[in-house]
Amino acid sequence: MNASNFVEGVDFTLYLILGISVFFLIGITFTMIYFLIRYSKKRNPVATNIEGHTGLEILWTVIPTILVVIMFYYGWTGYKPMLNAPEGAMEIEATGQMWKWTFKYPDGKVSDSLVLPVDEPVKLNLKSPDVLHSLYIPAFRLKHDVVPGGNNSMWFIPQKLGSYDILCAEYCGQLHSYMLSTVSVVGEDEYAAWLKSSPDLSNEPPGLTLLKKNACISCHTTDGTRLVGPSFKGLMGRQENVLIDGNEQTITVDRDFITQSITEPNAAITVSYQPNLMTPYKDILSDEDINKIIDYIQTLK
Ligand code: HEC
Ligand SMILES: [Cu+2]
Repeated sequence: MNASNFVEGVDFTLYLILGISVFFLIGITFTMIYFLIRYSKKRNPVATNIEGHTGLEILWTVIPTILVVIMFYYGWTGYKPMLNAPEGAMEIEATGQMWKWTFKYPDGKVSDSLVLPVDEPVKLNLKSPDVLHSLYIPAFRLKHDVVPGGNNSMWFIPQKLGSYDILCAEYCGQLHSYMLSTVSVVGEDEYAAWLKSSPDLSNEPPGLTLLKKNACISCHTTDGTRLVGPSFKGLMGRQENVLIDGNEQTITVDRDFITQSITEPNAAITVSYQPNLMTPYKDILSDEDINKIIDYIQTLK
């Protein structure tokens, strides 16, 4: 049994094209070597001027045309079913952002990795709040661009129990390689149990949960380590040099400054860090969420 319903069509087309290519690679190379030897100046001192040969010309036009049409036919019939998800497929929102995948299930469950019931069609609606990403599941032979502002989707039926890699196949910045996740294909019962289970967040500050959920900690740490962005440790009250409209100023970090840094990160750029990397979270986080995040940052002394 194949990992997904598309493995067969994609693999067949791949091996067909590979087979035809290898056949011609070997055929042409050997003919070329034979001609080099057979018609070298030593063996064939007087060159012959060969006029056209209609029969041959037709042959080498018709055969490649047929081969190309065959390759197109299998390529198209393998690709076309990927375009239309069946009615009733479970729809999951898959968000790629710098640098993390997030999957949102119909019942509202949110997860960093996919868990799917075997033999059920699934449709992934692909979203990006920042730059171009590409959701790639090699074992399922599927790859699709995740375009900011676009509404691409992809669908498949996972057919074999197991765990498979999910990658980002579009270089999307410094920590592109962090966009590694998995899809676990499980039985119906295990899936139902997983859906019901929720991670125990009772002891986790809500602000930390929000930092994880929104991929803030792909770029910021809570322990003082510098990543792509400044660490949140000791941020509140810190004296900082920032660039506002290109002018360097020293400010003291307070709630308003952090709020602005989250909603409009480019309004004040922390010196020694890159502008335009952080997405403005103005329309993504509510004021309440931002307050929870700041409450949590405040505890990181
Ligand atoms: C793609 C990487 C990235 C992500 C994701 C990201 N940030 Fe940032 N952030 C940066 C960079 C780079 C800076 C420094 C440049 C600047 O000031 O805009 C920054 C600056 C900040 C600052 C100002 C820090 C200071 O020292 O003044 C705060 C606060 C902040 N981010 C909060 C957040 C929160 C909260 C999230 C998630 C909701 C988040 N960031 C997500 C990259 C990121
Ligand atoms: Cu990416």
